[in-house]
Parts: sequence; C-alpha cells; structure tokens
Amino acid sequence: MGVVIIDGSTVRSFVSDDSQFNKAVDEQFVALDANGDGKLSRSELRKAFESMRLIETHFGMDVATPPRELSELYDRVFEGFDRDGSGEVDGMEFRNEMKRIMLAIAEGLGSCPIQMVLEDDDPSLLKRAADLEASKLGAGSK
Ligand SMILES: [Ca+2]
Ligand SMILES: [Ca+2]
Repeated sequence: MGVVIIDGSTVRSFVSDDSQFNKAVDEQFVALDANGDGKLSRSELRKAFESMRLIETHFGMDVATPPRELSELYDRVFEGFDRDGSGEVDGMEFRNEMKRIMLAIAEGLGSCPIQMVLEDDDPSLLKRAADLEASKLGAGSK
C-alpha cells in the first residue's frame, strides 16, 4: 500500500497517452467482463463502478446515497457508456466513455493535488495514471 499524489495533469497525461490508456482500459474491460462475451452488461458495469468508486469521486458524494437514487445514477452512467443503445457496452464504447470520465476527473482536480491511499494491486485507472507519472519521473532523473 502506498500514498500517491495526483492532480489534473497526472490524469490528463495518462489519458492522452493512447497506448498506455487503451491498454489499461482494455485490461479493465476484460477483467470486468465476468461472463467473457466481449460485452459489458448493466450488472457487470455496475460492479465495475462499485469497485472503482468512480461514481463517488466523480460526484463528490461523501454521504450515503439512497439505494433508489443510486440505481438511477447507475442507469444514467450505463446509458452514458451505451451510446448506440444496444443494451450492452462494447470495448470501443467503454474506451470512449472512460476517457470522457477521466478527463472530467482531471477537470475537477485542476491543479489542486489530492492524496490517495492505494493498494499496490489497485486496478483503478487513477492508480495507473499515478504509476505512469512515477515511471516518467523516474526515467527523467537518470
Ligand atoms: Ca459480459
Ligand atoms: Ca452498445
């Protein structure tokens, strides 16, 4: 477990690094696709967001949300991903919307760094963003 500091530019540089970002998102997609059919269903995506805690971060909620509101929230999130309304989220829809969400997070963070405590094996994209920045800093100091 470690503490990382991230700010908007950490997240933005991760998102703009297509190969790193797509690789991380694709890995996440495969991990979330519990039944392995290459699509994310409503329930698979909901599990994803519960584990990533992106909803709470994104909406700045620190109070318990009533289950019904939370369900509506997840429905809206799902619809945001499922652009073609097929009822499932494919890999490309997932990439596009994750990019949009991460940029929204970057916007929210601005230049004000936040501290995050993360498990070393934390699968979240924010952890990936922090790792990428750390590796770049490491490379630059040699
Ligand atoms: Ca699936
Ligand atoms: Ca779709």
